[in-house]
Amino acid sequence: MATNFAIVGATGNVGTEMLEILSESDIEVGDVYAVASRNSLGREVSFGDKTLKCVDLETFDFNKVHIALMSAGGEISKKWSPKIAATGAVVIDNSSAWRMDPDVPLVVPEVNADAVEGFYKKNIIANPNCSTIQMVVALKPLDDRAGIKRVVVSTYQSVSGAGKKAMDELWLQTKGIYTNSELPAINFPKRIAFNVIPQIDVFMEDGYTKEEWKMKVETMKILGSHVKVAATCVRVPTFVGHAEAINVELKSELSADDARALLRESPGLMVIDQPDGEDANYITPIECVGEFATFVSRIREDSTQDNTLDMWVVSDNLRKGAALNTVQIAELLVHRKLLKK
Ligand code: 2RA
Repeated sequence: MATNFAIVGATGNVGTEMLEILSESDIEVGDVYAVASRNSLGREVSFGDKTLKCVDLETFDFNKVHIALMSAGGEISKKWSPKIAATGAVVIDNSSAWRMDPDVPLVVPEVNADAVEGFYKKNIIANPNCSTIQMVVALKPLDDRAGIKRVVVSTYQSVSGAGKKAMDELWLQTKGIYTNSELPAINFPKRIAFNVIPQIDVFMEDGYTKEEWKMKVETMKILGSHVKVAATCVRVPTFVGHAEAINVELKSELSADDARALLRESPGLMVIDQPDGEDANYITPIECVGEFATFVSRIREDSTQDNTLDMWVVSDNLRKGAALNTVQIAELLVHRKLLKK
């Protein structure tokens, strides 16, 4: 039986990627509806070789779909996900609204696919934060093999994570600097052009930002509470692709060579790591744009502490960090025949 989809937030950075990735899925996709706010009514989006006209979130009948892929922000999700779920459709939500709800699974298919089975409690499944997803894909095999004690991570996050307007801000600010018409910071707390900003999202009481807190608590929900995470999240002036420098302390020894071989065999990962010599090779964010994989480079042993590795992990934040992971969850529901409707 074909599966019908609603893409809620269809005109956004992530919504358009969801449509593109869904159009290439191997599951049998039936009707697809591009759902958006009233402001986007009449706008058209592409789905494979078709063009879809946006329909209104306020009036759309969700009885028509089996799955709603949502990327419309936390407030809209809090209001609409329960209503959509009440029609029997399963909501797979990309916002932070439901991630820490104990009755909502937080799923990265390569890491904790079985968690998806708990979706029936609310008919909602949460997609983790982009910076968490790529990190746990790389950490899972290490945890299974050698047990993780602690992770120290610094992120280098592109502006697309903050939406389309944030991408425009980087572009216009960069141009403005050359034409003496500097644009003030609007979507970021400080100027982003030719700068880096050690703040993503709001500050919490303990001095960490909410983005850093998300990496900590979401990782524990996905991998288990034995994985302690200390994060510093930084916005950098790149458009797409998040990078992370990860220091991971393990319970038992794992050489850099063994880690490289292990990660090479692990789902969702590509190891690009020729650490020395003339052919030294590693990945950068610009090279991962449009790719499905999470890339790992610069795997090395930390000589300052036993059983500790350093690595560089890069992924397309709009794809594996958002739209692709959401579509993969939908595929999991279909392949496991979990849809009741
Ligand atoms: C960001 N983590 O990069 C956000 C997007 N989910 O701002």
